Amino acid sequence: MTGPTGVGKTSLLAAMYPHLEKHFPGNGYSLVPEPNTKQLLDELAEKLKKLGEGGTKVTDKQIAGTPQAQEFNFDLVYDNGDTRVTDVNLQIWDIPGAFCTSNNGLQAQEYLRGSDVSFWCIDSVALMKGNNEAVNAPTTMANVIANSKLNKGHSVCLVLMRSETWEHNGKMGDLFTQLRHQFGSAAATLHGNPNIGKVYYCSVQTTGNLHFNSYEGTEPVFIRNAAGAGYAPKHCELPVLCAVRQSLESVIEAARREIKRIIDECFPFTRRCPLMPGHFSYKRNKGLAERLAKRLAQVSKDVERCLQAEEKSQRLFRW
Ligand SMILES: Nc1nc2c(ncn2[C@@H]2O[C@H](COP(=O)(O)OP(=O)(O)OP(=O)(O)O)[C@@H](O)[C@H]2O)c(=O)[nH]1
Ligand SMILES: [Mg+2]
Repeated sequence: MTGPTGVGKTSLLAAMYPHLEKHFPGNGYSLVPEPNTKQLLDELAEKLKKLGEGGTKVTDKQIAGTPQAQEFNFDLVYDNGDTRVTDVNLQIWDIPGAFCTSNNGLQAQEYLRGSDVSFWCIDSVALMKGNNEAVNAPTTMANVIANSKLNKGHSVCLVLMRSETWEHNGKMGDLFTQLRHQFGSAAATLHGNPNIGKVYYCSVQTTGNLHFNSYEGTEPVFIRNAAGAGYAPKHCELPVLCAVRQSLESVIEAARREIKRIIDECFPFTRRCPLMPGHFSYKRNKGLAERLAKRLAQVSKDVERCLQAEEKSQRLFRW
């Protein structure tokens, strides 16, 4: 999770959490949070819900600033009734915004190193109200991400936060136009890193009913939807799809490398002749790696289909 202080990294993670499970569809897969992760995310999700409920005036921000880097761990478990195995571990790091903006972002880069996906949270109010440079620091952020040692194919997903006001007023087009305009050179910087593959952008609503009212000094003030619709998060599955897609691609690639390694490390004669010592374990190990790659490729295809549908309906965009 990346972005300067207060742009919504922790809120986004809390809002994505209920969707993480859903977007590993069928095929005997489930995404299981580790107990500590579950406890922390349940608490955060509860706070987000509280933020979206109550009277018109927002008096409590609920989600506090993140004081130190915090990891969240999930196991992607495959269970077909006979076998139960963990095929993939998903680890998400939530970091304080200052890690990105202080000290040339060196602390953020520690967490970005070796990662497959990053979410770059952007405050829509600042973007639309002339505070983009000060709050969202697009150039600094792009440099921090682009100068990190990312895994090959790393996906970046720019996520517009606090955007309810524009969706509610039917002005999402304006919001995306501003994003493309004010983050154009940042996107070019990202594409300058050969390890960065896909760059997506989308907008999510973590509570769905907070509207920008005014600035009190540099602080934006929000009011709740007077219609009393309550907590109604929207589009939070979009960044999840990007994450899942890239994670699966990385693991499938690793599984393919593993198959190649198993083949390369086995003598040709052992590979071919069932009577040779080592032939049985060669067959078994290769079979396991192949089954894993095949299983994950199927899930990956399903996720890819969902992503393409979202791109077509213009909820998710590619840069
Ligand atoms: N308007 C609006 N505000 C929200 C929404 N969701 C969260 N917030 C507010 O945004 C504030 C900042 O969000 P955080 O998630 O703490 O931001 P962060 O990027 O994690 O900040 P640091 O951890 O300090 O770097 C929170 O205090 C929430 O009250 C939303 O849907 N709409
Ligand atoms: Mg935070």
